Amino acid sequence: MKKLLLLAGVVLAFSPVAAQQTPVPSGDVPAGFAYPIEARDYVRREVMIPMRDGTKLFTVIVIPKGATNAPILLTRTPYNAAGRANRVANSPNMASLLPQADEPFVRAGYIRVFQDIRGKYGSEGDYVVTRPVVGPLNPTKVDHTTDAYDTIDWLVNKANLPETNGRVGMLGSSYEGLTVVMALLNPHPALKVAAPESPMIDGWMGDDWFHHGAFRLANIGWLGSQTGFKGAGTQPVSGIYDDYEQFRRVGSAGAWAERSGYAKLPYWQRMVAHPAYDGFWQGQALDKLIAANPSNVPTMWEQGLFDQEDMYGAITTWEALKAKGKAGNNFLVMGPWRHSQANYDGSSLGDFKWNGDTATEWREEYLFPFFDQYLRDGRPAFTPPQALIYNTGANRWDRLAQWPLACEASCAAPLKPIYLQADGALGFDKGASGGDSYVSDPAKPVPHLPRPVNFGDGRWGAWLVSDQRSVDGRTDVMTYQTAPLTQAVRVSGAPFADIFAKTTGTDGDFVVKVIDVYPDDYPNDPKKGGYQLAISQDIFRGRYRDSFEKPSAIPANKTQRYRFRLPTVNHVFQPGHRMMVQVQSSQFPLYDRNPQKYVPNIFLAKKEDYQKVTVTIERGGAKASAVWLPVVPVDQPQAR
Ligand code: PG9
Repeated sequence: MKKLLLLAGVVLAFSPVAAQQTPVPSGDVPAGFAYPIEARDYVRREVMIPMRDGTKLFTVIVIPKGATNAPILLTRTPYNAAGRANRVANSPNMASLLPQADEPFVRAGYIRVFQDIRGKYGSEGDYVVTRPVVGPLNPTKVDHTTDAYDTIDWLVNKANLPETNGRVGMLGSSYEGLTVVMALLNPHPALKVAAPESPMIDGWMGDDWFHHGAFRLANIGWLGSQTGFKGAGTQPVSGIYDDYEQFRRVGSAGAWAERSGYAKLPYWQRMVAHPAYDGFWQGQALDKLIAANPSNVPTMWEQGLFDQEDMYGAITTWEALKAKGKAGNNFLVMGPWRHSQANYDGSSLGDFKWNGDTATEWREEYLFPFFDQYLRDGRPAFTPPQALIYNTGANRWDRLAQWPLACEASCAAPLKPIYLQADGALGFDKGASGGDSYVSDPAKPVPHLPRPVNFGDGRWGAWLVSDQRSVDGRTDVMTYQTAPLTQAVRVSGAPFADIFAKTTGTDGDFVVKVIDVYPDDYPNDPKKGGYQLAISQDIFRGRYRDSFEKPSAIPANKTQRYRFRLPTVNHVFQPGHRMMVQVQSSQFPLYDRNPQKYVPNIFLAKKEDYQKVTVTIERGGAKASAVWLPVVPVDQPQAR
């Protein structure tokens, strides 16, 4: 038996099956493996470009295969250059590799360049949030102006990039838009054209961090992921799904920051040290810097009409340039878009469908020809209208040779006040004197969206077009509306809120919304029957009513005036619709809560500082609360 088993073993060992059992190699991951790249229609290079201080910035250059004499499209980003140039990872096709918005440029054979700004991802150096320009706020010798200059200088040198024709266009959205604007402060001669898209211009007045002094909790997560890590970061996890509840429970933004570790982040510390519009914010306000230093680079300023992050800066910078006589080379575009939607599909936003894919239409028919005429030889001249603005009520683009036609000063027409009246009415005459009171309770702030509110729940992008009926009817939301209109009313420009109010507290916020109320019955889209679409809304922190720089307590029970600019509109209120204004004292957790008792620094308010107050909105007579509207003729002339 033993012999038999031995024989079977020998036979098995030499059978063909056993012979195929070759030994397993030490590992299945060969060193330096990469997929073949011959099939690619582009060449991708990664280079470290030296700046004047010796710091090297990581730069991805994507060149159409065989390109000669090609223009360059440049974006400088804090969001990972390698990833920005890898939409469909390792695609053999340049069009799929690059962002969707690059398509017309890829078709025309452009070289595409993405660069990590200093200190982020692959770049050397220190990262400073929205690094101020060299000067009192930046004692170094480098900023985004010098870095853009040095980068362009390197790129147009044929020894570095033989495929180029030496001409560069810059574009980018939001933070990437800020880097475009900074490049314009001292543009390299090879920078021929630019498009700042929803650029971050003034972080205190109306872009990412505050609006008229009210701090935006909505953006707080960004700061941790962006400055807590050199590369891709994570946001703090609270363990509470409803952000309304988690921010309400903890108290002030400062208390939240203590708990989440932010107290160690230098930028957070700077923010807490500068709650008012002091030199720190004023010195970084790019609309002011650009106006003091206008460039001759043809520039298209783009901003979304429903931009939930950077709603303020592109338009104010364009206005500042226009006031400087620079409208000839600066053009304004405002689409019906959320933040950065200009770079994606623009067919709809929330429940609203536009007239086709407005974003692709803008990129193909305006942005690309505008760039191409300056970047390639022999391209047709293309002059955009002074302002290309979507009309959100007529659902079409307006091409305007002059804009705005109605404004506070130096326009064809002044603003026209629409007054808050008794019994929730709204009209173009003042109405009788009186007041409407409500209790504003920081323990029950007005939510900016129906709860639960989670900033990651997918509603952030379209929240500005959400139905305001979700708060209408609350006892702390004052609503005023017209009868259904018998004639269309057109508004085009920047409205101003002008609220006369008193409070039993010593501080307080005022949120004002201009709303288009759809008819009760709306057969074309039945679920819009009665919809309350805010075409413009913003907040104002009462302590800044006399000075943004030097806040002061509100005298209790004494009427004060709160006058502030609202985001730009271009809208037709159609016959059968109503015009509505809502006023409230919180919008949470988008904005932090005002304790309603004056404290030196709201970031550091204590739980016991938060108090219930009674607010009275005054009407009629000498205290006629109103919204001043840019009312213009319904058929405003088109540029072409
Ligand atoms: N809105 C973002 C941001 C820009 C600048 C500072 C902070 C945040 C962005 O989308 O880049």
